[in-house]
Amino acid sequence: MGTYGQRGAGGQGKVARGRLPAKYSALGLVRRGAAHTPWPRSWRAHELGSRYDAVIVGAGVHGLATAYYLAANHGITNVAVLDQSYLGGGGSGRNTAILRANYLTPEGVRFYDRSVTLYESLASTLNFNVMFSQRGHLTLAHNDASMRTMRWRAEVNKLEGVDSEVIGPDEVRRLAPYLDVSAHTRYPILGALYHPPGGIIRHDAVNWGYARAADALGVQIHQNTRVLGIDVEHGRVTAVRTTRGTVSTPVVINCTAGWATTISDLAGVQLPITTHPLQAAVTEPVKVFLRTVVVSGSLHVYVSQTDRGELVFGASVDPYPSYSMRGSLEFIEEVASHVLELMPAIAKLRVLRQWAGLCDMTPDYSPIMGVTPVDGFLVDVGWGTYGFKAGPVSGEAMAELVATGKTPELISPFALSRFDSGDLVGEKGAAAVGH
Ligand code: PYC
Repeated sequence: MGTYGQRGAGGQGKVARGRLPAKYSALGLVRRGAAHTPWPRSWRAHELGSRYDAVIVGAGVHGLATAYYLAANHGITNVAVLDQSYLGGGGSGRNTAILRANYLTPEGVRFYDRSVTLYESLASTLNFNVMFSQRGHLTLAHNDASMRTMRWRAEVNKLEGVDSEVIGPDEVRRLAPYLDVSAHTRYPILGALYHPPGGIIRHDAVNWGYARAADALGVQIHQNTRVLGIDVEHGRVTAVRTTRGTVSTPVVINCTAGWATTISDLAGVQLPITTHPLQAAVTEPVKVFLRTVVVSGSLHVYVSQTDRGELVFGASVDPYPSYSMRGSLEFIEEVASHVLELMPAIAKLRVLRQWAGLCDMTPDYSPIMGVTPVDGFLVDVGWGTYGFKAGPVSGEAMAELVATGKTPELISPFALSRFDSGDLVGEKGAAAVGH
């Protein structure tokens, strides 16, 4: 282990290398069905230990992936993942499940591309069906300035080996026949950035898959365990105080979204983040007619159709900082009218549900990852509207940082220190919609 602690040093969390998770397979299903043997629980509940080699705050995809890769890639299993609520109940269960790597900066493209690569094999890595459907991703351009940005993104993507190209309205019509590509709309479609590897995934399955695999390797997941304080002595993290007791640890990793600043404040680390709600909605299911993910920056909307047939919509973040996770009438009115400008044919579809998650926005729309001025207090935060896409690569990189004490090259551009040095990584141009 690197500079952040000593592997297995004392403590209750000295877990043997876990049990193998019950392997999910068709044969297993038949056998258990015939023998009336239920599947074991996917992860276990534990008493809170007194000492861990690392404490991860936030049991969303970032926290769970970090825990999994710590155990799987580095053999560090004396790890606790704490969540104030239930596993995957924050941004990881509230996003619109879109994956892509078609970013604007070389740093961003390389980073999110690694995540797409990890997502491509995640089902077999975790033995859990995460239903990644690489159905292609279209970002529509409705004016010359957007066309220029799409060309720019396509060129950076190609240079980084990521499959993206600019296409014209005829090709857009072929890929998404229900889009109104006529010239008579308020914002006619001039073209699009087409990114074939992009798509959607079953986000809950990703959370559950990582949780189950991390649990099997000996990681402890503690739900309903709120962090109340982080003790720092002589510039080093020493302990975490929670609603269920105090645990000593040399490493705390802040993997929260929405609460990134409140958790970091507990360690005395200030972050340049403001928190905004991001709303989404889902319709009743209908026969599949939309095979790609469609994004319109000018209309501030993105839409995809799930394998069950529901349409999932999202828009820009709410324009004011807030911790509210409730849907609003303004949002649903606006998103519905904008979706209908794109796809008038779905006017009769009924909305079933709407909700909100919290997005921690940074000044340059890139995350904040790595070390902080407090030794042992690490951050994986500031994801804005990009967090779910980055779960696997963030977990892999943060685990490597903990294990080796060295910041992996892939995340070094996202250091907190860039806000002092001025080396910002401007990724706003790759936001799905203008925020
Ligand atoms: O960046 O693709 C995106 C996105 C979709 C929803 C929120 N962010």
